[in-house]
Amino acid sequence: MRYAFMLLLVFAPIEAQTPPPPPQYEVVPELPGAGRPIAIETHRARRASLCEHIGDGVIVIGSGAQFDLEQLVLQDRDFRPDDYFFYFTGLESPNTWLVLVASSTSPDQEILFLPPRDPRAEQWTGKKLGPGPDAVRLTGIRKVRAMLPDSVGAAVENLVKQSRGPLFTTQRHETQVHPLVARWSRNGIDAVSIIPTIDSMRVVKDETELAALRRAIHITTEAHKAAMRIVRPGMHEYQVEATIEYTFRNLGADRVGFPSIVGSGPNTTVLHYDVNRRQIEDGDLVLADIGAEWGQYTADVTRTFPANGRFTDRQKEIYNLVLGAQLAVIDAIKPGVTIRDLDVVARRFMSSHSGDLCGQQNCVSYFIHGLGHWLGMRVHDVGDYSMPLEPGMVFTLEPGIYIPGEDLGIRIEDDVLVTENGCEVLSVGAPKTVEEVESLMNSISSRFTRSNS
Ligand SMILES: [Mn+2]
Repeated sequence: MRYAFMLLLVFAPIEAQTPPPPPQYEVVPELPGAGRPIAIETHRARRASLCEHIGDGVIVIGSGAQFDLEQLVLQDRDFRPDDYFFYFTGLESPNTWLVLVASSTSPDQEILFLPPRDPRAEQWTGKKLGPGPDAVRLTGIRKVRAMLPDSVGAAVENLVKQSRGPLFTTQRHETQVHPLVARWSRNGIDAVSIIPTIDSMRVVKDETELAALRRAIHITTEAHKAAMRIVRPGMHEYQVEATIEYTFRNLGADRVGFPSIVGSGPNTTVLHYDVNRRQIEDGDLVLADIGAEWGQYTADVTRTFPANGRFTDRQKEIYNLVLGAQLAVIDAIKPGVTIRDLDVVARRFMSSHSGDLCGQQNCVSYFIHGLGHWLGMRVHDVGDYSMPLEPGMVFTLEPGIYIPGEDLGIRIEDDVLVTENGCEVLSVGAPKTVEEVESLMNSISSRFTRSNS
């Protein structure tokens, strides 16, 4: 036992260096949730920018209701505020409303409606931020009002009457009309959707958002390394999933950004497989498409690795074709191009390097999904795909080849940030080349991990 630890110490430097953990933050006990401090100036700037876009009008955004675990029996559902509300407040308070009054002729107004605190309810669902000086100080919003029955409904009606612009809400077409929106409509105020305007802002990430994304991605790449170290033939997919999600929580992730996809053998060819129950066999590939969520932002990183630690020649050939296509795209990323242009680059590379790898077919015919998607508070984040790239945009690149007849599915997915001259791959922490993956899987510490599990 003691010798094993000594070996670990001696051989540890051979492995790829782990990037340093992101900086810690000071807990703010008055805030709900994890008590994370709000970047007041960043959120103020976002609200000002939205009002500027609008010119004149009243914007209403709610945080959403807290689920009742006893009524709804949802598994492990903590309160996650509405993305639009969080974007403009950074606040994790249920049943809370933000009202912005944009005016082209006088200063804009910001009003936060917070439910009054209820000590008895808080014993069940945790401490909340109530109206008062703490709320003003911690959110940077100067007007904080108590959210009482009808207070938002009536206040908004008055504000709209005084405004030269319309009422804007985040009501989505596909969801049930919110009672407040229905009430305003009955009273002759028809709301206009503010969603397209906010989405065009959300697609370019600011430093506060990038810090959260970097942390979520760091946690996710660590989870990939843990999965590669622990996997072996005979294990079940859920055991690899457990290692991944253990790592998420162990490193402080709030939750998964989406259900973890851990497919082995034939399941590597099922794009959104998340049953994760199969027993892994010798010679199988394992495909893990996973993302930790931290501070409302999610990562989305996929790695495909051999269960026994060594790719077969056949697996290696297809793997390198997928990797080549991804690297060709990374070289082509710069401001001005579109994700659609990059999709063409990936397919061209695959098509011209396919040779006889896929028999009579060109391998590109097995690349059956899009190249990537915007990434942020949603794993498939908001944003228009015809937009030319700009610095600050973040998206995923995930070429893949899936050959069901051979139980051979390979996807390699990274998260990239567009910069002034090209891009930064945010998920470099996860081993990617055949050599990097095999080297980690066969390192002394990996063998030690597997022999002890
Ligand atoms: Mn993805």
